This record gives sequence, C-alpha cells and structure tokens, in this order.
Amino acid sequence: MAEALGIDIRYISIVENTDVEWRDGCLGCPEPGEKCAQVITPGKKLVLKSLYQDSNNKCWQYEYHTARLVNSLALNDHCAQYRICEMKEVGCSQCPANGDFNGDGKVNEFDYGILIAHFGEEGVPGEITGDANCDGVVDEFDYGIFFAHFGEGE
Ligand SMILES: [Ca+2]
Ligand SMILES: [Ca+2]
Repeated sequence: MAEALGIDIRYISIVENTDVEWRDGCLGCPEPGEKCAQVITPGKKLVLKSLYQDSNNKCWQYEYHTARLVNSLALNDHCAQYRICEMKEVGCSQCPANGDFNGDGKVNEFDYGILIAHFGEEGVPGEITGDANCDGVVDEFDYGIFFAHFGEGE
C-alpha cells in the first residue's frame, strides 16, 4: 500500500487482518461487467488506515482483498494478488502528523515536553498522546516527525 500511495509506511495502521475464503476469482470484488471464475480463493481481508494527509488534506481507509495468505503488500504482489475494494475518507485529526501535540499551531518545545512525557506509551492509535504517526506507540519515529517539523508556526 505504501508504494501504491507514495507515502511512508509509518503512517499506516492495520484496522483489520482476517483470513477469508473468497467465493470467486475476483476476490469478492468484481469490476463492473467482469466475469469471475467460480472458484473458492483463499485470501485475506486487510483494512488499512492512512492518517497521513494527502494533498487535499484528506485521510483514507482502504479495504484490500488479497488472493494469498500474505501479511504484507510487498512490491512483488502485483495486482492479480490483491484488489482495492473500498476506500473511504476518515478523520485525520486523531494524530498530529506534524508533531503539534498540543494543537496550538506551533511545533515547539511544549510539544517536545508532551512527547517526552508520553514517550514509550502504547495504546489505541488515535487515543494516545504524542503518537504523530498513529501507529499506537510513542517512539523514535514520532520524535523524528516532530523534529522534522520543529519550528513550524512560530
Ligand atoms: Ca504545539
Ligand atoms: Ca507512533
């Protein structure tokens, strides 16, 4: 997914990852007018959320159907192996992707203090403080994001 979207894998969290048997060769997700082979196809349903804001300041959740029991959408898993079945807009606001943890529009030492105070904490993505990339843990990646934006809005 990261390659497909041209964004950093660190901004993506897995919402759902379940083994499924699709009832047809189209992975339960036919294109309009497509004829699907009537074969049971084992695969996975992967729902991934990107809280990285795109150029329109929108964030997206994607539902992938895969044809193999793979956990990653690596570059060598070409389109025959997975389909994007649904994409819907989600709120971007849970995780401050620029490191502005207190939401005052500036990325400065106060945000650093918040990051340090919560460093190492784990929890539900979007519900913990200091988690800039929304992966459910406050760690060095979040520090890197904060550092990259330090001084903005001052
Ligand atoms: Ca701030
Ligand atoms: Ca994080």
